[in-house]
Amino acid sequence: MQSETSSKKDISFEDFKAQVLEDYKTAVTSRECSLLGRREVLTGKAKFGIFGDGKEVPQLAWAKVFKNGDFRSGYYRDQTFMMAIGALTIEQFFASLYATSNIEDEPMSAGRQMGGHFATHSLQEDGTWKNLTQQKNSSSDISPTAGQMPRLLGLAQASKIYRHVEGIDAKKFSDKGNEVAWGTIGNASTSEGLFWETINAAGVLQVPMVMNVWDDEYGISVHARHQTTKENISEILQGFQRDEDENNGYEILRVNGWDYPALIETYERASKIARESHIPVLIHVQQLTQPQGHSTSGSHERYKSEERLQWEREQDCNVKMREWMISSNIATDEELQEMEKAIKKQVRDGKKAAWENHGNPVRKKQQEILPILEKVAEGSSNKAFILQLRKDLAQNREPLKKDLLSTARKALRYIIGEENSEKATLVDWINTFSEETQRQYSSHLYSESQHNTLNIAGVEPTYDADAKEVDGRVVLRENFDRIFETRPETLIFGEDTGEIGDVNQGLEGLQQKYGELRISDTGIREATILGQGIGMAMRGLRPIAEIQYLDYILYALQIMSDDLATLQYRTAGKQKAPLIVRTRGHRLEGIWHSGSQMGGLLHLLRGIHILVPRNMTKAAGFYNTLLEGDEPGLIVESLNGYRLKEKLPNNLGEFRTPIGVVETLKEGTDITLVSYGSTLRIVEQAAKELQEVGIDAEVIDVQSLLPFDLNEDIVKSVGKTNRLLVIDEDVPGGASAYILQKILENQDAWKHLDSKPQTLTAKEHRPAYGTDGDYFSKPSAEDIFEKVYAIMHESNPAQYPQLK
Ligand SMILES: Cc1ncc(C[n+]2csc(CCOP(=O)(O)OP(=O)(O)O)c2C)c(N)n1
Ligand SMILES: [Mg+2]
Repeated sequence: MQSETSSKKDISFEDFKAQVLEDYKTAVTSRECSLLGRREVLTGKAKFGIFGDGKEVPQLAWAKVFKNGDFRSGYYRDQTFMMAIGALTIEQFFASLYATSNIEDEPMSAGRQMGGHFATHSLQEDGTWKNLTQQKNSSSDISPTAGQMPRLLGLAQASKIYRHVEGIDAKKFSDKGNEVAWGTIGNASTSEGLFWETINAAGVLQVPMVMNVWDDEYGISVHARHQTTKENISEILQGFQRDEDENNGYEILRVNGWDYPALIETYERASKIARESHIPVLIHVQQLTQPQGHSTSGSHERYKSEERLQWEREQDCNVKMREWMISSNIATDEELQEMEKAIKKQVRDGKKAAWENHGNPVRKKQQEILPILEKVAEGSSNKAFILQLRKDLAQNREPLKKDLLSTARKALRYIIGEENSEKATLVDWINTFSEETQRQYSSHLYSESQHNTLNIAGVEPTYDADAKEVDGRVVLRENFDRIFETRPETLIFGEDTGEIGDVNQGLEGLQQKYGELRISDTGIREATILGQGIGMAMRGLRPIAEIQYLDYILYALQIMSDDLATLQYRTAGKQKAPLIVRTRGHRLEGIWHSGSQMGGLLHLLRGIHILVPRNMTKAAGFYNTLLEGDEPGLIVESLNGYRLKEKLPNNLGEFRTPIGVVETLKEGTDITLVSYGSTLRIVEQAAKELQEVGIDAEVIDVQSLLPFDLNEDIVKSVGKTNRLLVIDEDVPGGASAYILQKILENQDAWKHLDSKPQTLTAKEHRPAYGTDGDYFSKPSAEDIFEKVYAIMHESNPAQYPQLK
């Protein structure tokens, strides 16, 4: 543990005083927001509140050293910091509490996230990057504790890449890698595995990450003695401390959260070490408090002793800062009282303005629908009922959008079957209002910019007349080679990805060619591999995060689901992370080497493209497509395809497999067989065998599960064959059920069916090891043959007599 050294700046006492007063103003403003915020929840105007009270003072010190280009990845206690860097006003604070749903008034998430989830805007209106070096940046928060950690690693690593990799156009993203990524976490959340994984990885990578632990001894009601060995996170992290002769490791600093001058020195020191030397720093900020308890959901009097509560009142960082200001002759008690009074009023006014602003658009709409309801009532036999609805709505002085729409929809029911001249007006109002409002809650699950991946047209691979037949992995490698050669902002990392060029040698020799920063080995830590990718993609790089096997993506799934998949949505299109996740899966052997948990992924990863190429040329084409776009995608390469021969295209790096487009591999008239990935090879085999008994199956490769068959080609096939079987190696009701739902419900294929639509999947259990394990766990060519034959038998027993 190093103690803080003095780094006094040469400024006059007057300047110093003015700065301190400004800081104190921010601290008090933030506190008043917390106090009033809680009241707004308790009186029912807002649903839930979690605030930054008790954590104000360290955030003032942090904000002072937070420079343009820096990034924050933090949690719900950081409102004071956001205010101090000028990224959160009083009005915005309350707008977010009220869930105001437009991005201009509620820039954190357009009302989609609970209050206390902060963000700045990295993207322009059209979805392209702003210049991130000219603003202070906060990556958008998520609620799962420690979920901010993996991304923080990537945000810090980006600086290292920008500092050392040549040729990248860094104008909008970095000034020679001089940016620090700052994390915050509560003491209790350091119990999460993600915290430890990130801490270790940042130490290994030596990246400019400063980790703040806000320590208030509690995690909701649970005391540090249940959370942390020795109840002290910086003490148990001592092994990470760098020493004199060995630069690897961390600088670990400890400071009390109420000690303003010590905090300022500590943060200056941390910033310098991380920024200049790219050494990670951990600041353990101790003795913080929770003046109002954890959140509006409970009261801390239930679990804190009177002694502790008294201590918290005395140690309150704002109270201590105030005492210090008076004792240091920075201000008198009277001056501060006056300031505090003025701030109270300012916060009250801001709150009022935010509430007015929140309600005004709805009241405007209310004035629109009321006269329509009146006219509808005039011509209706249910006049009295409609007028009653109208009256209830008219009397509501603070209506929600829900109240307006629900009233209008109920009124419409009263005029079913009536010749009502105003019906069209009412229907029109309902439709327009629903559409506009729905967008406020449902836009931007994917990118809506012109670079969204769906706008990227496919390009066929082309071949020399004497094109070589090579192992599939060579097609991938040659394509990656072209990618890294032409796009300096790309990089790939994962377990065994670097030196040996991945376990299947799809990157063979590329580390030697492009260096260890771009083609790199990582520790075995899937969640933070993902986090590296998310953070770097948020800073303009084009990372490819490799998860060695599909089975192990479960370790990274939480972060993919909670962070990556929600990013565009939760910022209403103001941040993006166009990360490509590379993995390989299906059809090897054994419980943890043959998984195909595609249904699970499809359920949890809406917001990410999920691509399942059947061979390596298709896979390579997907990398090329995703790199042209600005969205995240997951590519699952077929494990048993690396050694199968494919022709080597001559337009490497340029051919593109289109997203959301299926491919018909074999035309047929009797039944449509839909599948994807490795299973297709078996389906094709079965289709050949079926042909021998006179059954002509059409075989379709889905290729892209998310998005799914955008041209609705499968229903066209079913229209021709009138029969449908979906085959995959997921569990029953997994991805096959998703595919069936798309075809039956979205594409209306039920209209064309002459037989029951069916699925053929693997067993409920995980696939057993060995050839027999595979045969008895997953669909075989015989299973497919017999299933199809049974369908044909049922439809025409004379032509297809009973098989067994
Ligand atoms: C993964 C996860 N588990 C549980 C929760 C519920 N939860 C929210 S905050 C919190 C306590 C966090 O305590 P700490 O990290 O010390 O932060 P503090 O609120 O004390 O600042 C818990 C358990 C959550 N948000 N995410
Ligand atoms: Mg805590």
